[in-house]
Parts: sequence; structure tokens; C-alpha cells
Amino acid sequence: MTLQDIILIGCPVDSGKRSRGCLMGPDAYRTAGLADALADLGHRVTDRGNLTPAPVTAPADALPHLHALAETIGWTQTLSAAAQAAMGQGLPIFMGGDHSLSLGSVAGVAAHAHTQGRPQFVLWLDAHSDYHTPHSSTSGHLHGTPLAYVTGRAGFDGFPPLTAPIPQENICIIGLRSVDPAERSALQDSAIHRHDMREIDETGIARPLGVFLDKVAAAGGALHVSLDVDFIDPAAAPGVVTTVPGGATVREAHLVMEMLHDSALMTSLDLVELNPFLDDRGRTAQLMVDLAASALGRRVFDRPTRAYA
Ligand code: B3U
Ligand code: MN
Ligand code: MN
Repeated sequence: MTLQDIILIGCPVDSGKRSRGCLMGPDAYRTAGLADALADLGHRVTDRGNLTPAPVTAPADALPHLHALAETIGWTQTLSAAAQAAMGQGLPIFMGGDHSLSLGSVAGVAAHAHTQGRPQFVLWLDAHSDYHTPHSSTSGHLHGTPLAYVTGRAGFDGFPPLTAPIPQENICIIGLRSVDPAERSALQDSAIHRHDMREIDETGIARPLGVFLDKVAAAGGALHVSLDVDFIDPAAAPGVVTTVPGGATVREAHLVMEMLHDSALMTSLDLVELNPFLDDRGRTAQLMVDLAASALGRRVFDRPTRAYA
């Protein structure tokens, strides 16, 4: 197994929706032992502590329904710079924080890949597609927008301009079961690979993931993985505000992580939407730590590396 320099970056982002609590996420991951779990596998792990958002004022003509726009723009600036810098030093794990942190983390890792002449790919594990623009969002919650931002959709006034928009066909969403009408029509017009829970039920989770990983490998791409707690069924992962029944099982989630490790393709990881205030004796935080450990090599038995498609 390749041992890595893993950089833990605390991102207590709580501005992406009205309900509070994701700001406690980084400390919940620390309490659940994320650093030790990865160090026990042999990795070199550094915890950089928590970031704070750049002070920003919202544009004067900001859309009034957007919640905490200035704070989210500030986080996007901070995180984008931090992500780009960390990519030159190891494999960053962004300990969220709500999913609006990915406006910055994904923009930053893509900017780094661009300087390397390497295509950036994104695996989005989520019940939601997070493909709203600020204009199409009815909730005004910017955690529902990161995939629209990083693919370069219009309407993100006041946000940092993207250096390297991610091509739609380099994105794969798995776990979908809550998609708003505006997102659905935009997705249907896009080349984003999308797999809902019905497809997972019919084919198993290894098939669509394997096809995507083979594509990333063939392109020599960098792979950012964004793991939203609500990808997993709320029965196993209750510590999240947007619970949607019918999610991935614990075993399906681990299989995804194990395949990611076998592929040796993952170059950065977000752990998002954990709300420790809503958790049940820390079990969601612990599950997320265990999933991260699987993605970084925790195994019952070793298996030879193989293609999955
Ligand atoms: N699509 C809805 C709900 C939502 C998106 N992401 C999460 N919830 N976590 C919205 O508000 O944009
Ligand atoms: Mn999400
Ligand atoms: Mn979600």
C-alpha cells in the first residue's frame, strides 16, 4: 500500500443553510479519532487546525433570497487558496462543515490540477445533486450549489472567478434520491454522470463506480471525492439535517471507499454535512471516520488491484 502525506483541514463552514451545527464537524472528527485511524494505517498525518473565512461584503445587488452569501463567498476564497496549496503537499481531507465548503475545495484542487496539466475528476456521493445556481435555488441555501459553481454555470456573482472549470463529463454523482425540478432539467441537459438509488438497487454500486474509475484512470486524472453524510441511509447516519430515506447501506458506502483505495486514484476528499448536534452518541462521526479509513487502505484482507468495468 502506498503511504501518503495526509493533511487534515478543519472547515467549520455553517453558512450553506439555515440550520446550525456543521461548525462542530471538524472537532467531532478529531474526537472520533480520524488522525489516529489514518496514522494506524501507516500514513503521515498532519492536522492543520481550523480555517476561518476571509472577510467579505456581499455585492450590493445580491439576490435577496440567498442565505449568508458574504460568509460563503469568504469561505470559498479561503478554501480555494488552502486547497490549491495543500495539493502540492499531500492528500488533503477537508473536514466539514456543510457542503458549501466544496465551492472552495473543488475550485482549489482543480486549479492545482490545471497547473499540472492534469484533468480533474469529481466523485459526488450525495442524496442531492447540489446543482442549483443562486438563481434557481428556491431555498437560498448555497450548500445546494457547489456542482453548479465548479462546472462554471453562470449566476455566481461575487464569488471568485474559476481558474479551471470542471468539464461536466468528468463528474459522477452516486446516491441521488432528492433532486429539485430545476436541477433535474439542468442535469438532463448536461453530460454529468448520474446514478440514482434505483440504479444502485438494480445494478449494485460497484458497476457505475467501476466504469467511472476506469475513465479517470485512462485519462490520468486527479480525483476529488466529496462524501456527503446523507449519501448514507439515515438509519445508519442520523447526524445530518437533510435526512433522506433510502440511502446507501454501510456496506455499500464501505465498498465505494474500498474500490477508491484499490484504484489509487483519489487525490483529495471532502467529509461534509456532519451535524454533531443531531448525531446519536457520535455514531455518524465514527462511521465517517471508518469510511475515510477504508478509502485510505483499511482492509480485512488484501486483494489484487483490478479494473471493475
Ligand atoms: N435541493 C435542496 C435541498 C438540498 C440540497 N442539498 C442539500 N439539501 N443538502 C436545496 O435547498 O437546494
Ligand atoms: Mn450535498
Ligand atoms: Mn446531500
